[in-house]
Amino acid sequence: MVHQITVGLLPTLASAQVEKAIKRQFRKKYDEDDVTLSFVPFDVFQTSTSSVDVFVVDSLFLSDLVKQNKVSPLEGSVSSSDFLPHSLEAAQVEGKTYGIPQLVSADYLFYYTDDSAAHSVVNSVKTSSELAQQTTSSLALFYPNVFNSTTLALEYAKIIGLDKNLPTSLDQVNQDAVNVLRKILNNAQISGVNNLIISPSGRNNMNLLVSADRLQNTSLENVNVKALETAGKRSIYVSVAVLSSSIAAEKASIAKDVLQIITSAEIAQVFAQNVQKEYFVPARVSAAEEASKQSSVAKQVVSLLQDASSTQVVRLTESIANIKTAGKLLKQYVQRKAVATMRCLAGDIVEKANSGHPGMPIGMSAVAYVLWKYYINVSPSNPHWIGRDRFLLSNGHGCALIYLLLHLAGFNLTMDDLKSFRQLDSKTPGHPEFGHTPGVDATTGPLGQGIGNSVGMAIAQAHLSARFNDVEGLNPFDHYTYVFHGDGCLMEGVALEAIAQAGHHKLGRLIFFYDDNQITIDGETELAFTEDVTKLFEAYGWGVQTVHDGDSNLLEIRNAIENARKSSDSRPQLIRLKTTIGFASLAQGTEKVHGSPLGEKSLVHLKKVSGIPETEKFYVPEDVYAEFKQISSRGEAKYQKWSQSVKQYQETKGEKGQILASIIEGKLPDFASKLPKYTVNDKPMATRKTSQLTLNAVAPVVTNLMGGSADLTPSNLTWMDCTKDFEPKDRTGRYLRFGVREHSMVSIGNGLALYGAIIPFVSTFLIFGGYALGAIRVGALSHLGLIYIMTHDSIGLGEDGPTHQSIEMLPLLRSIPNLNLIRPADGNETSGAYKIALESRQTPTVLSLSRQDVPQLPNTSFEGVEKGAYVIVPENKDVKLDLILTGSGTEVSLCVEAAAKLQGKLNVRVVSFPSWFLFEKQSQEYRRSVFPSGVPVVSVEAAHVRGWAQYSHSQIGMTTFGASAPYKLAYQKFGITVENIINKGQKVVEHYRSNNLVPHDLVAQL
Ligand SMILES: Cc1ncc(C[n+]2csc(CCOP(=O)(O)OP(=O)(O)O)c2C)c(N)n1
Ligand SMILES: [Mg+2]
Repeated sequence: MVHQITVGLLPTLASAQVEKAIKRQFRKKYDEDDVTLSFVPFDVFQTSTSSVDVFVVDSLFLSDLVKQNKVSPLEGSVSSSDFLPHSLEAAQVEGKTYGIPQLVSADYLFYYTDDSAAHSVVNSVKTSSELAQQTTSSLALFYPNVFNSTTLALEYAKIIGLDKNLPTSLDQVNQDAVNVLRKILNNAQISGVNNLIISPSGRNNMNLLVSADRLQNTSLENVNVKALETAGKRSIYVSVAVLSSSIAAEKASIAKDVLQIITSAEIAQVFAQNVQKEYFVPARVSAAEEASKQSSVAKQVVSLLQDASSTQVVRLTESIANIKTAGKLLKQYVQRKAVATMRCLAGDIVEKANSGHPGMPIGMSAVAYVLWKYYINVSPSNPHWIGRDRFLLSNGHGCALIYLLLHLAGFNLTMDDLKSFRQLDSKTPGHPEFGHTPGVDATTGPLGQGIGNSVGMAIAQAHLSARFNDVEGLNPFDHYTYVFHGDGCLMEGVALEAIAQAGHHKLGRLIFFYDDNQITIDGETELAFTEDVTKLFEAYGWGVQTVHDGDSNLLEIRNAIENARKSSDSRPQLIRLKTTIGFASLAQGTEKVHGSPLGEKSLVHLKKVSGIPETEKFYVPEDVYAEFKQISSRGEAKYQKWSQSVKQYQETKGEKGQILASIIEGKLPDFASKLPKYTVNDKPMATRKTSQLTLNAVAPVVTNLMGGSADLTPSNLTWMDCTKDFEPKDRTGRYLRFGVREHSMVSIGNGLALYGAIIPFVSTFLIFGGYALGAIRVGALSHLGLIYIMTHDSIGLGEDGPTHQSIEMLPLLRSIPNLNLIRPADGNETSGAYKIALESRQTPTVLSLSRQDVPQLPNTSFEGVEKGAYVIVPENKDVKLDLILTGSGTEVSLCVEAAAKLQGKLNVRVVSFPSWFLFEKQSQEYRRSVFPSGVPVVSVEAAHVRGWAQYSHSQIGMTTFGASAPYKLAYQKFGITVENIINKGQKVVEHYRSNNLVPHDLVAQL
């Protein structure tokens, strides 16, 4: 006779592989001609038990099924080699065995207020199911850590290896379970502990309660471990294979064999690899509401339950590829709705823009939450407060994160601003821009720059703190610099250079959060980034900690931050967070979520599994706003206190107090009167030398002038006699030894400028500025008043040859918007250039300076430099102007000499042209007065001629690389000589005259 046995598998357990494996086992005993097996997904909430013969059910529901007469007791003994004797309890109701337990364990968390009431409830129930329903005002069961069989099997598989060694003894199970559960429960929450926690154990499922009193003064970790040790002694097995009560008698013995197959270790292993996961959170709304009055954690559970209306079992079912994700989510959801909100908000922001990077903000939401909620000190109403903690997103592509943080923390960034992410003129551009969005501390996006900036900020903090921390209890610079960065930043040279300097300087107030998600745009970091980051940082003198679950272990994150802050007096700190990019979205953990919107399906999935209403967009519940309120209240209070301290400092410290006030306000002292002035009778000097004199004239009065050179101090002439080196043992020095690290020097210089109370300068040979272009342009874009002292600015450096001779840097730098390149011609122009550079706090200034001597020229002036270009040798006003010679820096003196020699032949004017940037800011009238219409202009500059056609009709300059030779010979070789200027000048004038042509107008009409 042919029997047909229908097997109901939990939807989460049903898969083709599982069915195949069960069938394979079954065929060992039964012939297909006699018995056929068919499978249906079985859901105790939806499927009728009469339609199946055998099914798997969570033991929580077993007693209800017995009451409803839906399952049959198993007659006789049950045997299975893999069956764990003590787990039988979960399959029993009132002494009768109804099924065979699978390898499964569960743990419970209780909220309770009254020991004896709780005890009596616990003693009155017999099964976990009953217990789940027994919620009173003094006892509520929260069930956030349910393992289904597969979870456990998976965990076991991980612990013991997927082989035959499934646990066979109670002790072994206990130990494994304790280990697994300990790991998970320890992650459970950060706060709201006292009235939480207890585990079922003992005869009546539970015989031990830990009172709230006993929990006091005990760290959460210890409490959880204690509870777990108890819990592990008698784990509850929740997944049970049972017989339907409607099964026909003659099929019963075959069905029992099926039960045993389903519960065998072989099948458990297949399950482990092939299931979808499912989670239950049973609890009653009413009890939870009661509990929520006293527990913030319970409060969050209530909101979860409310979303599920009056159901007693909140059910999260999703085909989640990674079981860990679900576990982490559930845990975190119960604890921290805020993090879930942040993740979904990030997803929405990018989705609406239809552009952007969701992976990083979603992956870093947990750490961002912990850092901002508990630590960061910022004042939303005073975003530029100098005493605030700095927060940099060096992985600036993830800027949806900083925007939503600023919004939630109460900065002037509205929900509408979040909705206009990446749109024209919005406050939320595609990468964070300093000065554009309140609360953004640095322009980031070009990877590695934020890291460099942060080192500059930490130097500023360390220096100012060393100088102004001299009144007990008042330290206006007592804050941290926090940096988020990803894999990408750590591959950038600029970052490694800066990290080396941070370690060297022992910048203990600098804390990095590394988004160690092992993914970049191309795919896994395995492709190109396999160095041992921990060892790397340690070698650079950093302290390193690893957070193993950066996705959801808020406690682990918090502990790491605590440690980092504590140990931060000596070494900068790296917190390496193992995270999942795009956590809980469909393509989590892959490069697919790095840089494009999740897509509707994935976003809905993220919301569903995060417990955020899936139809809502830009959803921020009131309690999440409330959660973030703490940031602004803490920050505003700190700001007030800080203001008081600064006031008090000023009052007690006289002149030093005044200095503090001025540097905080960004006021410059009177330095202009100190600037050296020259006459034509003064000796010729290289402009790097006049720079040195100027620097040393102003440095004693401009006490927040701070900077140095990339190992070229004796050549750049940047040493300041009035100060000393900034070094770990004495941070009051203002001279920075950057080492041979040009790129990070500029990035650090930008950081010093971003910090706000420092006027920074950096220095190297002009040509090596090319190494730092990435940082130079970000500085200009960010409106940072960094001063570049760039010497050896042309072939005039001579013998070092073409490798060191800048040809291209002048045109290159002139093409960067908001960058003021000044190439002074002599001492007066150098002083004038310094005046502009020091006053220019929103625009970087590059001082292009010579190695070779130049004479002090007639009529050079500060005012002239301020105009950008001006007449230093006027023509004879009585006759028609024939020719203008113009140029910058060292070549101006050649023009002056040529003009003198042309006297009597041509009526010539010489225009010194130190700054295109400043000239272009002048009125058209002024510009026309310098370059009148119809007069031919010849320009002379020992750099590439590119661009000069805008201001001259004929150019003398470079079009090739230079040459290694004494500088005068190099100038001769390339025709940058007085003779050539005379020659060319005459030719140009002759060309226009003889052809009866009018030179084109150089000053734009429109
Ligand atoms: C200097 C620089 N080079 C390249 C890029 C383009 N880019 C943006 S993000 C990224 C990969 C970053 O990887 P990671 O930091 O690990 O970020 P995740 O994918 O983890 O968010 C690249 C190459 C850039 N922004 N800056
Ligand atoms: Mg990455």
